[in-house]
Amino acid sequence: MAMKRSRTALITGITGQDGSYLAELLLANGYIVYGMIRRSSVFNIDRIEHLYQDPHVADYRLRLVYGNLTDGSRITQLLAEIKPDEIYNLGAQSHVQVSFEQPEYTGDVDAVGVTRLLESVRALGLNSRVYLACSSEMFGNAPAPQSEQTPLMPRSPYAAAKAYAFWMGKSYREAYGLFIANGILFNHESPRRGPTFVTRKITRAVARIAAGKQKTLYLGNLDACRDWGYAPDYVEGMWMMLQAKKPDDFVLATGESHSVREFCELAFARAKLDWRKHVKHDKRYLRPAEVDHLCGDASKARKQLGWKPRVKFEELVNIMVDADVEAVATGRDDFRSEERWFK
Ligand code: NAP
Ligand code: F7E
Repeated sequence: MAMKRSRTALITGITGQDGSYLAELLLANGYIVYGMIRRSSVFNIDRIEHLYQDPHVADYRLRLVYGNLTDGSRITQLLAEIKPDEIYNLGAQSHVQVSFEQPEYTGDVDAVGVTRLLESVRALGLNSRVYLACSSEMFGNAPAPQSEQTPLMPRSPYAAAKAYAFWMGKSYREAYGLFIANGILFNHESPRRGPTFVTRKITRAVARIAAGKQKTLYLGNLDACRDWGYAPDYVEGMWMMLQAKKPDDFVLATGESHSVREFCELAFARAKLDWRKHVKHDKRYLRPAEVDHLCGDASKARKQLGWKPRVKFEELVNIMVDADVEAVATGRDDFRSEERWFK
């Protein structure tokens, strides 16, 4: 009897927060997962190390390959070899503030990188289903709640690059009939969140302050409001988008919005600390242009995909604080945050 072929997925950005959770999900569902990683002088696989498989075992299904979204010929070569059933494009320079410092590079990776990928799929005549990681940042200061119908008003080089990617996804869907899903995801966090995003910056500081290893946390705009969800819920939504009958654009969000100040209050309270005694303002964390209020309406994803976030705001804060407290208690708190190195 012929064995059913495992489905094959390619993830760009597998070493990132979302890539690591998505790899877990796909492996658990029997996929062969190719993860594209960038060559670096330090092997950067902390978030996926627990998924390691010996290449010599029969069921070797997590396969790392070198590549870069700035390198179109390599992308074409990889796609020609792997012929993935599904492609998840999560690779990006994903930090909004850094995008103001490196606008050209951010555009090269986050915008033109998507063109390189889509052109390769088109030119090779592949039937791969493609997920594009777009972002709620594309809405800028468009009034909340934001949905698939809300006009895009990007306010940063990052948001502009993601809007370009979004429109390329739509164009290639319409012009060439490719299966391309645009995921408009609102902020989603976890203990694996990069340490310079505000949530993780706060929860790491809380854990260190509670342990007497740090006194002060410097932050920028405490009034900004975000719709914060839990990353494992969101990668499930990505997968659902590629299982749908038709490719489309989908917002994933919790529908609740909270300020950075509220996040601080809850996170410090979880460790029995008063945030006002420890948080100080540093204007270097203010952005040249801010997005003030994001709150998503994910009713289309709920109706058409059956997607619903499980974890709400307070539980998310608790999960992140508890994980960082545990990391400090067990000596796994390596305080390598790059913010300490820049003035
Ligand atoms: P992340 O933790 O910053 O991970 C980004 C990933 O992209 C890393 O694996 C990184 O590799 C890789 N990467 C960076 N530059 C690359 C390049 N030139 N070529 C190939 N790969 C490259 O981001 P995330 O939070 O997981 O987010 C995943 C995606 O969703 C990103 O596209 C992000 O912009 C988007 N997004 C995120 C959120 C959110 O709230 N998390 C919301 C909306 C959209 P290294 O490990 O080598 O740096
Ligand atoms: O900032 C304010 C800051 O850097 C959130 C990325 O995943 O989500 C993320 O982008 C808010 C902003 O995330 C600090 O001004 C105050 O208003 O955690 P963040 P982000 O910019 O919302 C979207 C959806 C993405 O697509 C992106 O890839 O917090 N804030 N003080 C601060 N932010 C940082 N980073 N550091 C501070 O000290």
